[in-house]
Amino acid sequence: MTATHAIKLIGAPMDCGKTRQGCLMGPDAFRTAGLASALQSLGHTVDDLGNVAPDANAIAEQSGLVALPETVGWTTALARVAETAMQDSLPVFMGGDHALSLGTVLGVARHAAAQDRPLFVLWLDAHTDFHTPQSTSSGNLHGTPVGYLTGRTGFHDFPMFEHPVPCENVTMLGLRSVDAPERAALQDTQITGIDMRAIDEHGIAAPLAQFLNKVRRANGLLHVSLDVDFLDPSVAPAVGTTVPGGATVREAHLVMEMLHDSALMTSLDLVELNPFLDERGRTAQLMVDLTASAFGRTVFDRPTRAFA
Ligand code: EXY
Ligand code: MN
Ligand code: MN
Ligand code: MN
Repeated sequence: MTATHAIKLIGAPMDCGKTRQGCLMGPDAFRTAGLASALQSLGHTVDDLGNVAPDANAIAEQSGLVALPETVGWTTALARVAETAMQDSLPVFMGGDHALSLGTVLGVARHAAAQDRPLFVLWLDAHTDFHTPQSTSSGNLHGTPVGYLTGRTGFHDFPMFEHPVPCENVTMLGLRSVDAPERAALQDTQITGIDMRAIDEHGIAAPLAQFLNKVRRANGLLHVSLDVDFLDPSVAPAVGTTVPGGATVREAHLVMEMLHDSALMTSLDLVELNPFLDERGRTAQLMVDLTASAFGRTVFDRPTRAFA
């Protein structure tokens, strides 16, 4: 019998982490694609809390950044919601762009510290999202959440990340687009970055199993952040930052199936879905299918689906 969870679906229609719009429709696309019923069919209790709204009137001075005050307002609101949801559920944040992880991981880290347990982060992404407000050249804050959650300096207008995630507790899978400043900064850290070349040569299972064993040995909490652009654009076109040469459908399902079997995941972000760029909802549907794999759906009970 597989363990069942009390899952809270939390909509975060955040679209200010970059200039290209469309992620605000993400939460409803996940709902339309049947995320709640897919998880309920696996025996989990699912509570959709609706959408979070950003805190208003955030004060922010730093220049050159896209929509900084709004992003700070989202961060404080999502941190509050995430910390509360962690107390009695497994929260699944339906984005919204990857800047939402500034707030979700801040809240999850506060909860982990209160529990006196270490926090680990699995970043499934073509990008390292390791910029700071100073190092980014685009000014798009969706390229900075890992910089923030690992305690890099320069996030002056954001709340202090009181309990940064140690870099050795962060593993990234799917990398294939890393800016020079990120690469330089990463060299000095213990972050494990598994790029698509490594996955092509050695597979995705071994490095993931190694990371999961580390989480288990440490009795850690595990936050998983799944960016649509982790997947190859041919199977997941509905994202504004596509990078060819991404994970296949089966590689992505294997990651989620291994997460389920490990029973270690304690919170999940689903980010960067832009339904405006989708083809008859197939990216939204794939993200729902992948989430179902992380909650116990196996290859034997996967519905056949033709996008007529
Ligand atoms: N590294 C580039 C930048 O900072 O603008 C691209 C970032 C894309 C971030 C998306 C969420 O993964
Ligand atoms: Mn299960
Ligand atoms: Mn990302
Ligand atoms: Mn990305």
